[in-house]
Amino acid sequence: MHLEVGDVSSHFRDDMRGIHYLSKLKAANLPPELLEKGQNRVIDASLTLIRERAKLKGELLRALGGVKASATLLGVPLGHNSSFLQGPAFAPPRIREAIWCGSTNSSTEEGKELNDPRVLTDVGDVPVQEIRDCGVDDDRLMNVISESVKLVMEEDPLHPLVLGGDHSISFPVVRAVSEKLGGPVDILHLDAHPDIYHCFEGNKYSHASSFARIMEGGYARRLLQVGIRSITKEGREQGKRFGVEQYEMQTFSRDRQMLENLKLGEGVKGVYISIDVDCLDPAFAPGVSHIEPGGLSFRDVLNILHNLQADVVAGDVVEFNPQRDTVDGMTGMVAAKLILALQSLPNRTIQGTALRAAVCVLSDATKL
Ligand SMILES: [Mn+2]
Repeated sequence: MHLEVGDVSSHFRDDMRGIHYLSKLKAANLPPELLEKGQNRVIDASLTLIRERAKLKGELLRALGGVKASATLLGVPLGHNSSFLQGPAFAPPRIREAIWCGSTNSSTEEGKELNDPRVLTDVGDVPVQEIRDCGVDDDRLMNVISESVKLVMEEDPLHPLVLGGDHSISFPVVRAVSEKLGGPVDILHLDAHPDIYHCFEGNKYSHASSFARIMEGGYARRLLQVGIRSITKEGREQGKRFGVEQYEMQTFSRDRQMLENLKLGEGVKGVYISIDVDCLDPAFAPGVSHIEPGGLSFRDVLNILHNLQADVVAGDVVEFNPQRDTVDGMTGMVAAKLILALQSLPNRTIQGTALRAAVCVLSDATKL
């Protein structure tokens, strides 16, 4: 994907980076209704595709029976809200390829069998580039992403696991999850960065501002940020302003015990997990746009996730940049394994709550 440079750049807002056809549309002085009608048709078609795929996958899972929650991939190939490189737009197909790659076993660490079609399904990608190519702006694009997530959540037992994309996608995804469930969630956010700037380089949808939008919107009650090691004064101030629990790498050895025994989501609608691949040390995951040494090991992340007590309602893996990966696709495999670690979470609920009791009744009736 190209960045806009030179003489055409002045015609573009930052959020229109990478879209060349749009400049021609604008320059051609077409009737605005014509453009709007066309945009509406493309958006309708995109939502129809997601809706029908989700419907089909939901029907198949219900027909197979025996599953009360099933992780469902939804790709959001969006990279233009990155402040540096736009490669994360190319991540979803690479992550899928690694998930189904014959080089690794089809069983997850937690004993789930990927060959069982009830374990992990897929509703495809939101066609981000195609929608932007029609001149759709980010306000509307973010709504399309939220709408797509809601369409997936309509289909019981599907739980969305979103493949980014840069981190800007977490805002429309969390907004959708919270609106659909009717209240805020708790968020476990693994990242080298807090992504909580009020506005970054003039872009309110920047991948560095997604958690400011989430907290402003009231979509999260608690926000725990883990793996932080690149944080500015504004990042800390914004953290304080929104009551964010920021756990920095410099104190990880002290915090480890607590972080490996987290219990989240009591009294709210559930837990959302957002994993920026750069939470990991670049030794484990070099394929990211922002290399930040001194991060978590892959096992640290698994320990946090495997021991988490929570009703995980949705999650994302973002910021994998295939253009920075090793030739053998090492980080793609890391992102795939993170998805599989999240996959096993939706069935785990908080002990002792009414929710747990309700889910137990359901799961007894429909044992996997
Ligand atoms: Mn990051």
